Amino acid sequence: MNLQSLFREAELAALNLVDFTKASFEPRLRLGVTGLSRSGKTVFITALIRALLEGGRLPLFEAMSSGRLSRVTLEPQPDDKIPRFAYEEHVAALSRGEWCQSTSQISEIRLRLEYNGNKSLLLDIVDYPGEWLLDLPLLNQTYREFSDDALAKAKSRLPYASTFLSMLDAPVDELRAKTLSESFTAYLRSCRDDAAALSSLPPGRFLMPGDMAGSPALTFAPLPYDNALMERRFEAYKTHVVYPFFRDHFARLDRQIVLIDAMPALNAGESALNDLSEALSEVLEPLNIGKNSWFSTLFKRRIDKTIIAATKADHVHSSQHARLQKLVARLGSKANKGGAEITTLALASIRATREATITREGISHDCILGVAMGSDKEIAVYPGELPENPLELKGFKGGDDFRFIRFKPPLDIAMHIRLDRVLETLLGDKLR
Ligand SMILES: Nc1nc2c(ncn2[C@@H]2O[C@H](COP(=O)(O)OP(=O)(O)O)[C@@H](O)[C@H]2O)c(=O)[nH]1
Ligand SMILES: [Mg+2]
Repeated sequence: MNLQSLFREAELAALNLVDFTKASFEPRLRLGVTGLSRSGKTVFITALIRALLEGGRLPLFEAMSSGRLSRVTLEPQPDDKIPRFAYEEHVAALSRGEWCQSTSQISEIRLRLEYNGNKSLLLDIVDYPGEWLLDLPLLNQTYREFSDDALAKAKSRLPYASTFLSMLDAPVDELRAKTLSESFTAYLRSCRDDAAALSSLPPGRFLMPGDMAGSPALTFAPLPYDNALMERRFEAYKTHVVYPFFRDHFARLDRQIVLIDAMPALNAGESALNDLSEALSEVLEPLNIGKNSWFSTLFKRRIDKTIIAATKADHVHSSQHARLQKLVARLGSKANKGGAEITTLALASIRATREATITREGISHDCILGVAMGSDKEIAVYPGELPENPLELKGFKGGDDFRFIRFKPPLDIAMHIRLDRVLETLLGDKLR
């Protein structure tokens, strides 16, 4: 598939034009929320909508704290092809003291924000798996290039990939293609489940199929030799899965927030952190359409602001927040090739802990207090200290150095860390 083809450019230009024409009737903003599985997208969107609908302590969100934002309402989902974000269900779960059900699908929700008396803004929030972004580079690859890359990675992850690699010599027919793709998927999944290998596991739909589970476009695998059937399936995956996602969803976003949960990687050690960093630069590549990126030949940059946020900052004491933010900035620095305005910060969509300083044997420790999952008692946790300089994470082992546990959601789900700063950054200039 030749991406520079005029046809595709014209198609995207037309879509952008349609969006633009609609926007001239009522201003609208499409906000993408992404991140790898379990990074906190669902909780974040739920908290963001709740804050907009019901307010709370949000001093830095000026339109709200000054009272200029007069009314916020939920509007019907505009896109018939994708499910609505299940806001009410998620709020109900949280108020029962449970976290939201996890999802593996794209979803969308629309709000209308009325401000300055008679002005309004339609805000479309799109929740989509970060795993799907890892697929965009495939558009620029042939089946041969994909295979060489995927097989080299498999060989470097032998304990996980040995079964799959041992199956490659038999001739490939329809049935064999299915078995091979299942074994390839099993290998990818085992890598992901072990936090030591979080990233670089394309094709993204093999792990997050959404509504594509079982589709023939998902039954291929890399091979060390050429094979017409596999090549055709790979091309079908690009044409029918990756490209439509890019065209219908990604290319239409105006702003984007990428959520990162650094806690499991910090628990697991240096190689997991490096892996997370690699995943992040892959996720950010299409967001940062620099001059040299091949994406820039595909469509003009539309996203003008990106936030890269460390989520679940309530897992560390606030004295550590600046360090957590630095860590995320470092993880994302490889990808920062200029382009859109990028803000990095550390946030908690819902703050499940309080803080305390506890003195033991004359030494005081900055601790967090929270109720661990599966328990009813509040406990004090000292999770460890992040280094002042994120480069010092080199050689660190995890485990003993850092210890993060999951907490139950708090009774008051309006508690947060820096959600108002996020709202101001993403929406402030649109509500003046
Ligand atoms: N303490 C705390 N935990 C969070 C927060 N956000 C998410 N989590 C945890 O992370 C899990 C996954 O979050 P979720 O939003 O479902 O992730 P998604 O897969 O990216 O949609 C939740 O079940 C919570 O345990 C937060 O702000 N604070
Ligand atoms: Mg989710």
